[in-house]
Amino acid sequence: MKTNDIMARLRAKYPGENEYLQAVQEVLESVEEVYNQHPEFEEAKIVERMVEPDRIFTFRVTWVDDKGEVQTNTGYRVQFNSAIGPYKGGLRFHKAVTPSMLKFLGFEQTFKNALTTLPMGGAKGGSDFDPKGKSNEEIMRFCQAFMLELWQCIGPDQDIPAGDVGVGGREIGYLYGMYKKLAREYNTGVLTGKGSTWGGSILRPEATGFGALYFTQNLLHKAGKDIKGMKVAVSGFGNVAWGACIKATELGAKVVAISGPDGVCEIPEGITREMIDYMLVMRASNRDKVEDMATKFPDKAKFTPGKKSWSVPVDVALPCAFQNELSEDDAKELKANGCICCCEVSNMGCQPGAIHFFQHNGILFAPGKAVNAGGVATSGLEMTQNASHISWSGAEVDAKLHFIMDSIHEQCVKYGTQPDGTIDYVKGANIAGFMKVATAMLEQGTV
Ligand code: 2IT
Repeated sequence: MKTNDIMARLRAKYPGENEYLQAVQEVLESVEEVYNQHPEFEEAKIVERMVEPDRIFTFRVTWVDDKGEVQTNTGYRVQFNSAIGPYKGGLRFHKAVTPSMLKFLGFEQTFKNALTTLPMGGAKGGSDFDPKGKSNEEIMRFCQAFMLELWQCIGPDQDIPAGDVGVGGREIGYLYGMYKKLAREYNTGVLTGKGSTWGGSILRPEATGFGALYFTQNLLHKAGKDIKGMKVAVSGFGNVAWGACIKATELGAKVVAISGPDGVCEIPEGITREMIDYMLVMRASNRDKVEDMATKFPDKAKFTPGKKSWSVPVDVALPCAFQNELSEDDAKELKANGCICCCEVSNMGCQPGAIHFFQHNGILFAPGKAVNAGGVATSGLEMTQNASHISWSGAEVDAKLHFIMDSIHEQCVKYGTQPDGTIDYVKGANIAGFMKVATAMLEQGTV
């Protein structure tokens, strides 16, 4: 396998699908050497098959807004790979959603899910629906209209969606309500991220952020450092950023910056529990403005428009918002301000130039598919509880999540340790995930 040849073919076939091409290139570069030591992979054309989704559903979603006007959006479900389990991955509602974005996310999800140690294939879905400025009733009507089409594509042993950007507990509730009406069955396990009174896993809302901090703690520990007392910059104020702020603070770190599309809020004394709780109010308002934090807590938070969290001096950077949100220039600014570690919590949050800069300038870096896998892992635990009709306590789920994050870190160390003793977490995560999926595909024959 030659990465350059495969990439040239994909670029010609999918021109303009930049996020998808970026994600594929990163994985292929990481695995090329190991792959070429396995002629049986080459013979079965594993890579050529793995970069293509199994199938993509595209559908029209029509709904009526509060003014009585008819609105039309496009919905998608990309079922990427089912070698190691049923399709599993979130739904993203965001105005910029395209097939390229969902293909990149489904591709990443395949390897991430493999790292969790649980039997889940990879998928992603969503819509170009923009939740910004929408009322609760509009969100509900959109979710119901979206499910009118999606329900035919999913099932508890077939494909299990969850939340992602723009889709949280409220949206999962509305989606499930319509699914139940259409399917006429209480298939609890068809969605994850449900409410805790109807089959949702306690701790699923916190899980992505908690898992990311367990991973970051392991990574720093391995490098002989302690997160306690460190200053942390987080981007975004959604579900993932919220969980990360809770656990970082609990571990004795100080979150001194959060951000939004409008700018950054600096919090010199560190974010408080009251402020963390307020992030949920900000998310539910659909205003998409981090400035609201400074308006609510003027003594604690200072808002600067147009700036990112990466302009604030910190020890640890945690991108928690969107793909490609941290550029090479941001990486340089972080380094100049003394940053020693960046753990990507968003999917593909760092641009390739930023990752290259971190890796060549002694900054510890780990990729999203390892760092944020605690979210989908806890979804996997929710599926287990649903299938066996039981409910675990928060402490039980947390212990399992912690164990899974430790195991993901170990897999990265096993496959990513370089001859000079340093750990390449990008290679480690990609090779570990790839080997598992490739082996399963090989054993299942040419399908
Ligand atoms: O990117 C992700 O891993 C998620 N949005 C969570 C997916 C899931 O199925 O819980």
